[in-house]
Amino acid sequence: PQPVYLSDYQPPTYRVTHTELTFDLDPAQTRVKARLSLERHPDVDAATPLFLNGEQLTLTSLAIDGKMLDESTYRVDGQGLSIDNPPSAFTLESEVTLAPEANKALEGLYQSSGMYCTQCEAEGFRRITYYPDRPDVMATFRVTVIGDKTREPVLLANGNPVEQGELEGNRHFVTWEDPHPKPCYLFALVAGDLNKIEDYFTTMNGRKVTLQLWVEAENVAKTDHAMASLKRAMTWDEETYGREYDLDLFMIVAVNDFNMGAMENKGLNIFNSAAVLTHPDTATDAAYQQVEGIVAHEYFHNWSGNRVTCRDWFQLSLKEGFTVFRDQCFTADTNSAPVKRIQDVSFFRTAQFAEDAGPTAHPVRPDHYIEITNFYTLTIYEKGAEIVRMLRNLVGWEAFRHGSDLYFSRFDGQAVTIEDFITCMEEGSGVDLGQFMRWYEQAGTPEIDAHGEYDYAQATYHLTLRQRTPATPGQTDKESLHIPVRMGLVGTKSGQDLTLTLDGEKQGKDTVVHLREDEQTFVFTDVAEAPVPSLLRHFSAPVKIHFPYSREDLAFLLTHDSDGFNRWDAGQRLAMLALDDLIAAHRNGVEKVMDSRVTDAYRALLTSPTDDKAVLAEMLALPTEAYIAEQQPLVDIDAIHAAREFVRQSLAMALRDEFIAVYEANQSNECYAPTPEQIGQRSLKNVALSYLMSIEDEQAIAFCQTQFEAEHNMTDVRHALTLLVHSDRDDLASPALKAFGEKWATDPLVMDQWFTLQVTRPQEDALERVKHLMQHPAFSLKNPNKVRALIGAFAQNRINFHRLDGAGYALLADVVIELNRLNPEIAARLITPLTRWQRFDEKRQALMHEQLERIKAQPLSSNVYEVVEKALA
Ligand code: HT7
Ligand code: ZN
Repeated sequence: PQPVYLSDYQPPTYRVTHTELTFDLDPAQTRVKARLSLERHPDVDAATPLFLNGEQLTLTSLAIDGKMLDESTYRVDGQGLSIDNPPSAFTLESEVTLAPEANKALEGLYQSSGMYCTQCEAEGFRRITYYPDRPDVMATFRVTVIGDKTREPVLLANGNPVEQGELEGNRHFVTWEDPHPKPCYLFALVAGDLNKIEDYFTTMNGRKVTLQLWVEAENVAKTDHAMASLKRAMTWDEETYGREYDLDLFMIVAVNDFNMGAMENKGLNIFNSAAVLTHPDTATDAAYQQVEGIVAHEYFHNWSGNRVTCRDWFQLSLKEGFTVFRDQCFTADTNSAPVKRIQDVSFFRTAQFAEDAGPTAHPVRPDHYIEITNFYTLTIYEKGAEIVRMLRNLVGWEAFRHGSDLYFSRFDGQAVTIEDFITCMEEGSGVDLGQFMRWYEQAGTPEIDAHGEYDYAQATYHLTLRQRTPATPGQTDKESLHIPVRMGLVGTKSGQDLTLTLDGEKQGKDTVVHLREDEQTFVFTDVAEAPVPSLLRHFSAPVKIHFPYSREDLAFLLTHDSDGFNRWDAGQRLAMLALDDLIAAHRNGVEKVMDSRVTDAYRALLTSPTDDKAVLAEMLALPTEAYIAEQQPLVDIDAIHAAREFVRQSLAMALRDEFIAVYEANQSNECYAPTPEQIGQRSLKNVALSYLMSIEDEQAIAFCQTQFEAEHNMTDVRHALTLLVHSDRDDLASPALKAFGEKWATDPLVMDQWFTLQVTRPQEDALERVKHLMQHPAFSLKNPNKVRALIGAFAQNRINFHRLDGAGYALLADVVIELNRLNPEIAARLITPLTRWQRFDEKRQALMHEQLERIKAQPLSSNVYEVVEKALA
């Protein structure tokens, strides 16, 4: 497979102004008729052939302006259709057949639980009809869907229904019109036996919009939260960005087989059922929060992505980074802002930093790719969002909003670039963003070495910051970035933020220093007492910052920093220092000793009054094994696991009474609601229970059993069951697991949780359980949720996936090889843990390498090929 380069971009030679499609649905032979109004670009030579993408289609007829084409005037190959000498403006009519039932890649038109649905982003439309499948070709669409009245009573497509009727042979049709020009990746069709839940939203200009959720009959009771989330998102986008919805109808459909979370098709969002369905008995708090965030994210795309879209797929972060930033702010505004930031950063520093440090690292705007679906990454989404967040902070909210208004009005109905977005922000703010653009071009996580010096006599504090970005594949030399470092100086005597004077100017108690050079020193004057610097507050830039904090400094910041985010971060850093020692002790075979400063800090956290229980729960959570690994030069799987377990158990033993008190104080009989208060309370109670279960305390076991049996809500039930299954008390865990599995056997989303909690257990039999569960009737390799729940989850079970006999790696490779034939997109994503082989000891490196070579020796899809090739380069 050949890479595509950003530098080769050429505007389309022919544009489609209007598209008419007719689908005659059949599982084995769906017929698709397309009638395209095409125009040659005035600058393009008349001899330029028309090229239309098309894959896995059988062409049955082709005509221009009503005349069938002679076979000598066109050519079809595996990539598409070329037509010689078309007129400058014409109508192209084609007819193709395709087999939705055979489509297991879940791209294009496929069947999920018997219903028809589509996934066209990024390049799925070419599996539906011959078309210029690129986002800079935007057309209005009129779509007729014909289906069986019994099997497909519901026939949906984008826009508004304009016609419907009965046909012979128990068939019927509905015609839909979408007045907004759109690229074909936003096309959608759904047909099946679905139930409708309807509600309304009145827009800021008084227009009534009908909101519909379409689900299978058994899921009707699981839709309230998604509908309420959608209404909140619509209000928020009006109030925050002035964006109003632009059709009379907005639909969401839930499907069981879906490669990602959801898709923002114009007026007809299609969702993975896991990203939309909730019920207190079946979904956890985390799932509720995820649903709210994804519903909002897809809705926000209606402007950031649909009305203004991407010129080409290299600009993917233009819509994804901006939209993730928008959904993060929405969640922060509607729930607990500090918790949202802590959770996002904690995930980012673990997973995106790892991606940026591995063989698949790429810039937020990549300059080449083989398979675009491999680029729906944490870098494009999450680092892209961090860049937009920095921008917002750099120019200030008002100027940012001006820039955003300008962007939406200037480029409405167009397909544009990241430069277009940045130019609007420059015009909206008057700030030069020339150097800032490098964030989009350079891969790798920048690191800052920080050094501070307090001069008593002069009452000055010198802060020196030095930046470097490590080399990444294909990019060895890095230029210096503009890094905004938000900070404060916390006085060691007063315990308060000091008023800052920088370069003679008073700044308040919190300021941003702008690091633009490789190295800069910032001199603060009138610093009345020795401070501890609080750096990178709120994670003001997606970087690693190193400062030689002592444990006393960190314990001090943990209690005195006015910035809640940095208080949490100080706790994480303090725990990391203790963990580093314990990892070294484990490696050297030396007795492990718990650092009493960590125990004291946790005791203080547990016993001090708090009004934000969710933040306290986050503060009590130790860095995960994945995060600890990310901090090590060479990952020592066993030492990390042993050290973290040792800290967990030491804290549980030392603070047993405090944890029990917290657990008991946070019981509630309130009716379940996913409110920040209730979620905070449950999180805190369950963190305490986790610590207690780490020592298999009899009282904790009793708490777990009671919590499991009380069946108050899935958050508590799942947590208690997970703790039992992850303990050595198989006598208790087995019957509980069995009861749970039987109770929820017919609920696929609960069965996903049942699979995950079993294969993430630390005991040695985890791998055998995976193999056994792969034979379970509820498991299927064809369903991406099941693959993620069982195989993906097992690959996160570090101690077992990285077994020294290599059986974990071999199992993953077996699944990748099989999935490569069925669903290449999911297969390629699944390989990720193996691609990080260079981070491990020699033995594991060799074992992982061996499996990558085994995969490479197979006939591969371009998706898997690209990932494996990079991993072995
Ligand atoms: N924009 C959507 C991306 C997406 C996707 C991409 C590749 C293959 C399958 C996919 N399903 C959805 C989702 C989003 O970011 O909102
Ligand atoms: Zn998105």
